[in-house]
Amino acid sequence: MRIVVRNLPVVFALLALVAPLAADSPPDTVCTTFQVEGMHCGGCSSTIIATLEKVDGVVEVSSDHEKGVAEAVYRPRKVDADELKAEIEKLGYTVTGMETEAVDG
Ligand SMILES: [Cu+2]
Repeated sequence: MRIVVRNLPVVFALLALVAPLAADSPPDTVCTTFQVEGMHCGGCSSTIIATLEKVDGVVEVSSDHEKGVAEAVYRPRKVDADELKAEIEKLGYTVTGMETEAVDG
């Protein structure tokens, strides 16, 4: 008499149970790139940088008037991209696009 027991399906069932526990939590820090219309010189970039840097939750800002972009690194638990967009538009510029990605670390 021979009895063959295959345990492999049990191992896969356990893996399927554990996998969801490692699911993504929201990122601590994100970076949003804003497409900004209306910047004409370095002074425009500096104004946008100075304004966004004052916002609570913002970590770092850079801007390039030639490319027409501003980049803000910030904590999404404190501030969101729409609020930063509003700050840029209060200065008289127009935000025509936004793209947000998670920042590691
Ligand atoms: Cu300017």
